[in-house]
Amino acid sequence: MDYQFKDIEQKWQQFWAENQTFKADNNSAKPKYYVLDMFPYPSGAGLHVGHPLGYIASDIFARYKRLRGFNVLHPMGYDSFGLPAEQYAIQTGQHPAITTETNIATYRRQLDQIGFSFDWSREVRTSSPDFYKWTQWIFMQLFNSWYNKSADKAESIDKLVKHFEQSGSAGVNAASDEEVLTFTAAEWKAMSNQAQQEELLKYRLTYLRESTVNWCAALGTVLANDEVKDGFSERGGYPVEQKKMMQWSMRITAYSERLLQGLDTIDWPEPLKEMQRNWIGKSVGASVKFPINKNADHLPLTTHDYIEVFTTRVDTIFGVTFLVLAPEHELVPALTTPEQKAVVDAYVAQSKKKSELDRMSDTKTVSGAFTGGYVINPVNHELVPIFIADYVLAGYGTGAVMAVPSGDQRDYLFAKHFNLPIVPIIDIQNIDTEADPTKEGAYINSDFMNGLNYKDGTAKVIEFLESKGAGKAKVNFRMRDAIFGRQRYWGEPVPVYFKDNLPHLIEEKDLPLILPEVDKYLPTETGEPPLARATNWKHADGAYEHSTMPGWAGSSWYWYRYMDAQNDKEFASQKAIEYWKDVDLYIGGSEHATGHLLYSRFWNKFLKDMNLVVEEEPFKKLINQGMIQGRSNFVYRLIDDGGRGTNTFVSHGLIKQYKTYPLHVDVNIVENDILDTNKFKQWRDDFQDAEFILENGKYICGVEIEKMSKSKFNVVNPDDLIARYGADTLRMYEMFLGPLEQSKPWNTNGIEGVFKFLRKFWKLFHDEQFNFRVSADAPTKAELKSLHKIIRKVEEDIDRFSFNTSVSSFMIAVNELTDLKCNKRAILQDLVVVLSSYAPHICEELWVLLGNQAGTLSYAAYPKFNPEYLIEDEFAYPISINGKMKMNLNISLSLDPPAIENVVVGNADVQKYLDGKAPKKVIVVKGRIVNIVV
Ligand code: ANZ
Repeated sequence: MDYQFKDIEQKWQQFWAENQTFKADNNSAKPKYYVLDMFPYPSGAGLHVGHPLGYIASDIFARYKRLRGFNVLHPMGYDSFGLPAEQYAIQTGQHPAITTETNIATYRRQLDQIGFSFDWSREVRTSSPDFYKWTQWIFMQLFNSWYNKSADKAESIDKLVKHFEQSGSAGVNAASDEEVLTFTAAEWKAMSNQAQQEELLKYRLTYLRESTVNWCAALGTVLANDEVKDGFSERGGYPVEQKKMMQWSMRITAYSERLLQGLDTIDWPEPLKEMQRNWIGKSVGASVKFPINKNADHLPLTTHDYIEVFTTRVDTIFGVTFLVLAPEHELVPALTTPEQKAVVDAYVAQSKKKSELDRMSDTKTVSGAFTGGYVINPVNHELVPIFIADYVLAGYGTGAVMAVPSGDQRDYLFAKHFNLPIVPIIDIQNIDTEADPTKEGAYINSDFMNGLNYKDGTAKVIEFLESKGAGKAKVNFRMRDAIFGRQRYWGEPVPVYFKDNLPHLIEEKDLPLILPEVDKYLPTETGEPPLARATNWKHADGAYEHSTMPGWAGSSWYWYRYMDAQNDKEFASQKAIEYWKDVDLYIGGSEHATGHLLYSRFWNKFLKDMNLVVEEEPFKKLINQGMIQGRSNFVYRLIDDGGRGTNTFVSHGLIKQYKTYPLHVDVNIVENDILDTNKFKQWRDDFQDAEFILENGKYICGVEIEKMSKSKFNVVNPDDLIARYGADTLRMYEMFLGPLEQSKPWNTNGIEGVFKFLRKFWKLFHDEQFNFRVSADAPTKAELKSLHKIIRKVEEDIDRFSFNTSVSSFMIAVNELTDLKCNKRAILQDLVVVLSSYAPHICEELWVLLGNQAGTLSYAAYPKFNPEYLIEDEFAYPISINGKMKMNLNISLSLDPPAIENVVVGNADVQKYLDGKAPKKVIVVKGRIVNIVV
């Protein structure tokens, strides 16, 4: 039979499902290998050809690892809480659970058609209560923990309470809020429970605190920094403003250093690591205290004695000519003199309107205001005026900078604008005071001179400041704690209720806290989140938390659930975790660089601290697949003399001769850039009477590469391609498009070639009438060479994740074997195994036809490469007679010229050409040519 891909693919997909072929065992003597895909959000649009790219690559890898004797865990699930289902619910009233269920069904059908080797018995859905029960449980563990910097790990909050009871706050070295109290054990015990709980919130790894958030009014919710682009929501493009709100946060900053160090231990793309490093933003510097000048002229209304700044260039402290505070800095009102109050108030009001991002990116406009107050430079005792300006961010460092106009560009512009002095900074690292004693003179009156050598620079300045109690070395991180609350419906409820205005965890036995029904998926009239609408949804002791968890909660630990997905006692059993440990290969999009991939590393480290998991890093190797871009097609509408669009369309090659404008046309009614004009007329009502100006009888469309999107009509649906060519062709074609990591345009034009290749492969096993026919004959050297070339090539390619190069090598191998008319079992059976990771259905079918009745080849052994077959031991010598090439003759390369001459002259075919004449001369060039002169 000819290659009947439809029947074959259906048959094997059914076989795999019925036999649970890819079910992984948690108890195996084989080495483990965990291949993970970033699980999809099941959107209403279903999969387009770009989505499966990474899944196909990981599936090839998973199948290959099985052939190599690994116990492979290759699961799939759904990241099924999220905004689109909720927005659809707002528009239509349909419960997001229903929308989600329908979308998942579509995804499942589409995924099944592609022939993935997923272990579906382990499917997870973040929106299902038996999954989010454990997301809530992990939240509870975080709430019950604090970060002990001395032990460099998270510990139970009970341990902290014990410490407070025994020794008060002394000796506690915690990652905490800034404004923690200092108290003795007696004072702690004397505190009310309320006061104690409030204090503990400043230490918990998840905590409630008033924070500035990205508030998107149109979406009715808070967004994470990585969900905001240029002041607009990434989804929907609505304006986002800064607003203060009580919010759940995650103390990810406790893990900054470990998150940074861990990057050196994992095999991830360097640019991705670099993005995480920048996001974490470690700065090594110093914090310096500038005493506030309090004198008769101006006695600021503050009990604070100094302003603390963070600087990475403490060595420039001699060049400080003013201090700048963020307009929000808490000391601003107290420091401002009555004369300056109006200007300062106006400036503070003005800067409130700008987002942090605007403030950082605007490097040109110089603005600010003088407070009227002064500080004293701790090294040379000079008076330094205090300004406010919005280029200083409240949330970074201490919200105050020592300004050095000769060292920093923004400080320089500011000094110019306000006419402030610019004192050259001395390069104290390199100053040579012996050669130029006048330099020393400039600082002769400062304490700093006492016993200090300028050359020692930064370290010495810090040492000096420390000795005076005026500063210390400080490491600062740019990363902020992660806001964890969302004012949305379709997310995990936070397992917390409020009593006396304090958050309390619900009891573990009451998990999961089920998402309640509501009458509408909108905030209440008073601006409360949708959960506030739920009636009869109350804890016995108080109201539940009304915000839900963010999209990244479930995805921050889901890979552990796959290890033991049905467990209802634990998020996964210790045994399962000890066996699978971590993800060996993770494939997914680079858009998750600082969101999901940072949060999951954070939760993993926390779970490790709790001894719940065994590895410090969750994903050993990570690959980002490139984006598949759309290949848009265009038609060109003719414009009439009045400038109006007509219903006539001009073929692309002729548009220079007319006035036209381009319109996207559905790529599914275009083939090889030629428009199907009949389908075009049916495509949209207004095109019914369309007319065409053709070239060579055809309408040729224009082409452009763009993002794949519905609005550009360039979405290619894998279902259509599978119906036409089959899943094996689609799998190979997606790989054939180019290197996995590269972004590349989709172009269906080449798919035919891959389909023809698979047919040709099928034909190797069949005679002219398509009867299955293989021979038991021993293979020739040439056949073995073709086979072993591809065995080695695929092995090497897969090991370095170069899937596209294998596809072309398969084509070469099949062409070679076709030319050799090879139908030998000894060759073809191995070839089937080698190709099976890429094109599993056709290979399974041929495997059975070859007589392997037991069923699947998924656990066969990958053929062993034998280098001997690749040694070139013969050469096809061109034989020429009197300078004319007559024929080729295979002669062993081990022979020397006299022996070669013997073989050639003695050959029967050569004799025929010589026609009985004796050669006058035979010239042999070893390994090149033989020339006979007669
Ligand atoms: C004096 C100085 C002299 C500085 C000089 C730089 C160059 P990174 O590396 O990003 O940590 N800075 C400190 N806190 C700030 C804030 N809240 N908003 C805006 N700028 C702030 O940058 C640290 C440097 O950025 C610090 O070092 C400080 O300026 C400024 F020649 O102090 B520097």
